[in-house]
Amino acid sequence: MKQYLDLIQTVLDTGSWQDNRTGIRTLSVPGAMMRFDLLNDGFPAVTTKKLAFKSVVGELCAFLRASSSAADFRALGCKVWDQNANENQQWLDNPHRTGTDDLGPVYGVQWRQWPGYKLLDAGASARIADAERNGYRQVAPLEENSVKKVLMYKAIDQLRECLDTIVNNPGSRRILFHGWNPAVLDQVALPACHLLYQFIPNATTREISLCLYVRSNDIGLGTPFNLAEGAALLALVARLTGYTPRWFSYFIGDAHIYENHMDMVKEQLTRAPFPAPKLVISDRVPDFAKTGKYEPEWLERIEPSDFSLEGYQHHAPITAPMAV
Ligand code: THF
Repeated sequence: MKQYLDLIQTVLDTGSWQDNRTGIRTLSVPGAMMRFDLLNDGFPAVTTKKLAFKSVVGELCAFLRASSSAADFRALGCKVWDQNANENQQWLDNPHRTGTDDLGPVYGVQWRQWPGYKLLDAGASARIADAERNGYRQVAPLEENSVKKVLMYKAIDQLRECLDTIVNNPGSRRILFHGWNPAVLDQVALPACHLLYQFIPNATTREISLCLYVRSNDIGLGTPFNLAEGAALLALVARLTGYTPRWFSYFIGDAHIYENHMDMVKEQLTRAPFPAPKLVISDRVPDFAKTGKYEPEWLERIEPSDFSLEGYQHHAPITAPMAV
């Protein structure tokens, strides 16, 4: 995968040193992007080191199930959340942390259960009825400046709504979900890094593309993971809605290499990338294009073992410590 090596080179050539929360300096570039033609160039797995693919799809399945505990991630084959859950002193001291392995309402909780509230006038019966039709329910009567109000709540399944819109209104340019919920930043082990996912289906070509924005990306460890995860998610969404995955555009805000990852990334520049593998989703996952039956409940039913890579050739594994 040439794009990844180009990104490393860009940061080495143009980056500047920065201090950050972890105490390990980074060489950073503000703003970077990579673009992949998934149809013609295959799956974006790094080949210049071994990608921990099982861990990647385990993390994806945990996100899809709205997990908020590192134990759930581990049970699905992904250990990369253990340190953030249990080793960051600031999080250990946070009163919102419920105990060992708790991560708070991270990623999947926002993807599947974004907390939505409405405060409506108690007398506005048409508005209350409309909100109820949209799945809100009244949770409490309130009084604000001596006006009677009702507080309404709904857990918004942003991802499910994206799939519904892909199927029912593919021309929409509003098919996106957001992981950055400002109201819960004080309650999570780590605010979302990959945070804005926009699906762009084309009903004429039956191709679907994904634009992903990552506010902060650890190029040594996080980027290969998040890239593979985004492409796997797009493939799953495409399968369930009857599209073929096409373009994957990956935008990074703060693109950085940790000081203690320099050997890991430089070693990769000496290695020639192999051809990209192919992602296979198991046959048990229904293909909407063949069945004509819309079955979005597979978002929760999917297992890590439903994903596999065919023809994945890679160089020797290299690993390095994660900054906490
Ligand atoms: N914190 C930091 N400093 N970097 C990150 O990339 C990062 N994440 C997630 C949350 N906090 C982060 C955690 N994701 C690995 C991979 C992904 C991570 C964290 C760590 C990692 O160590 N990968 C190794 C081995 C993986 C394994 O065997 O399971 C590797 O070689 O890829 C960014 O999302």
